[in-house]
Amino acid sequence: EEQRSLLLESFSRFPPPKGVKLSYGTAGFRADASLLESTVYRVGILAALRSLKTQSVIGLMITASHNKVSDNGVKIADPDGGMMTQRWEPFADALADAWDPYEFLCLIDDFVRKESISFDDDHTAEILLARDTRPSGEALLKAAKQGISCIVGAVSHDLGVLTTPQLHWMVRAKNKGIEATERDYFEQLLNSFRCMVDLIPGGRKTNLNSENLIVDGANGVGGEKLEVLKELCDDLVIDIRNSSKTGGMLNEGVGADFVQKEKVVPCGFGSIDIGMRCASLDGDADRLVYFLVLPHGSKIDLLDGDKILSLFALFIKEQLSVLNEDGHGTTNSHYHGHLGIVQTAYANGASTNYLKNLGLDVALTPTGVKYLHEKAAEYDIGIYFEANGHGTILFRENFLSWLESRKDELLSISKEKHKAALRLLAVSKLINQAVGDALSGLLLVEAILQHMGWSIHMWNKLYVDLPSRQLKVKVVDRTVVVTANAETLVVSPPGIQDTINALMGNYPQGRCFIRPSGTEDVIRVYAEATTQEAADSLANSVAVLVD
Ligand code: NG1
Ligand code: ZN
Repeated sequence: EEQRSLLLESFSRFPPPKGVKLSYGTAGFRADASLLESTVYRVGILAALRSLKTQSVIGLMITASHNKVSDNGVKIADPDGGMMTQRWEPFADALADAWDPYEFLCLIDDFVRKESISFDDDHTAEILLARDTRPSGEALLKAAKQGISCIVGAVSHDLGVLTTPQLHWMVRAKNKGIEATERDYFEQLLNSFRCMVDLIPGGRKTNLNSENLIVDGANGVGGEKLEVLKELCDDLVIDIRNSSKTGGMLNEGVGADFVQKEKVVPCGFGSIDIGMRCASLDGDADRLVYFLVLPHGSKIDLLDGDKILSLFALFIKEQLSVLNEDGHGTTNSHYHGHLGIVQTAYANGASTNYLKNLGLDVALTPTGVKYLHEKAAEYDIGIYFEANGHGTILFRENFLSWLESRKDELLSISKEKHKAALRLLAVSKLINQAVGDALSGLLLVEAILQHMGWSIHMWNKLYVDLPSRQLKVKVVDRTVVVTANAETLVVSPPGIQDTINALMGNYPQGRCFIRPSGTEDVIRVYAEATTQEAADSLANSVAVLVD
């Protein structure tokens, strides 16, 4: 009864916006910030129910990532730090769209019954809240708190401004019973980074790379947090630009999404940076790309998610080979450590070739981090990345405990095996196990480049990207395009795939696919071939098929 009146009373204070239907897409709810208060309030309720159901700590993040500053969004982190289970998405949609107060109550009642969620004194709910630097974030966070507080027994902790991956990390850590403050996050990252640097073959090389590292913080939370990280670690020499404190506009001409899509330098970069090691974070710091400024100062060579993935894969493979080498005195307690790579169809074909030539298993999934993450979790070590720079490395718990238990014994067998085990353990602590994390990704790239003794130029030469073109075609109803095989085949409308196949046949190494976007009302077209002209022409000739 108390529950019902609390819900009814607060419901009237958060009327849903007229004429807009929001849905919990691949990245939660996203819209113009002025439309979101009601939705965020309802997601507060959703988070509290999720916490009651799982009897664990749940996260609620307010961000619209790389989208413009006037947008915002909200998403939920599950107990393991990953995205909210897809099973609950239809309820999230229904909750966000409910108009009538009694319909709203019924919806909640039915769902609570269906999911056997209990409200009693033994069941409490705990939700960690955070937001990015968007000005609308504070008010929206308040709305989320209101939603949470109308579920009896639910408490919320406002953690203020955090990167998306920091919040996911904290949720995961808290549920494992580990201390989970921001300080703990930074300490874990820096300790494992130092550990990797200490294990560099032949000792640490100072000033190995004559170039400096320059990071574009997208005028958002990432730059701000990187400043903190830098303060805590003398070994990190970083020039941070477009940090949220310098007054530039979030994601405007800056950030990983801009750099990756436009292939030009972000604001604040230019000819003085030619030859330097540059990196760019997105608005909530879960994406990372590197780039090299080309002569003349505005065009860049992009080192995207695929190239970061390739660097990680090469390093991990090297450590696994050392561990598995058949040397003298090896016991039979072998654990091969199955390494798997996960990409989407947007991965540059040259990267997929490179990885396959290394002898690695490469799996493709549909676009959307939740699919990549799920697939990567099937391996002892699974590395996944979207070309846009979102990705991480997942380690299976069994594999980690095997490494932990064997590392001392390995020392008596071979120093090199021992070191390889320590490196893998350090990577598992450095890289965020919950979601892609630009800050931890950046530290891992830096540690591996030092390990290899490589400049960004050498890393860039692992393979040469095939020229590619991405187009979007505005359509009335994007759901008419239905795909299969990780979005590489169109099954409907019938006939289109045959035409695409025929067009691809006209270009050497031509590859092209279309799919409905999950976040915009468009059909996306991707094409690659051996020349830019060919990639453009293939993309254009396929785009007219759906226009
Ligand atoms: P859609 O709109 O479904 O293509 C885009 C990105 C995804 C992912 C999501 C979520 C491309 C081609 N697609 O999805 O990789 O980041 O947004 O933000 O970049
Ligand atoms: Zn993001």
